[in-house]
Amino acid sequence: MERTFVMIKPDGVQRCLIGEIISRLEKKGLKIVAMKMMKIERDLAERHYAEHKGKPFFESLVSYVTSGPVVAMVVEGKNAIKIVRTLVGATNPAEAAPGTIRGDFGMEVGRNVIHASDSPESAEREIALFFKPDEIVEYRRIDEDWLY
Ligand code: FUP
Repeated sequence: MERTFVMIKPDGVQRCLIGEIISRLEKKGLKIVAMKMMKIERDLAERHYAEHKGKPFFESLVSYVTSGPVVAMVVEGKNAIKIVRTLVGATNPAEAAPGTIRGDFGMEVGRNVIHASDSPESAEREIALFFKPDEIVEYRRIDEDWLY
């Protein structure tokens, strides 16, 4: 099993897409093993997006993700990192395929609704930034034998 970090960004929350997004993840077969609604402080946003520090969009990205509450999640499943990235779609919603979350709900890159880790290293780093180990739970999906 693999874990990935997912965050519904402030536009996704304000546009009442929380249920729709969680529903897509659950129906796919992924398991939510941690979740909280929170307001991100500037420091956490800067650490989360450290790889983009110095880029022209960094300041607007930080102010966007700190502009309202987000829903942070740890999502588990076999190959979860790749599978969630496929459900999320391309970074720029203008290029994201229909059927993906960004393709169906976003209009521009600066308001792209959702974040998902892009590699095992970033998943581990991002999960640790947002969650303490005891906030992550273990349970079985009732349909687990039919998913794998
Ligand atoms: P992703 O992994 O798909 O979230 O994309 P990146 O890590 O490349 O970018 C992180 C965030 O920066 C994106 F979600 C949106 C924002 N961004 C911009 O606002 N402008 C850009 O040109 C590139 C990224």
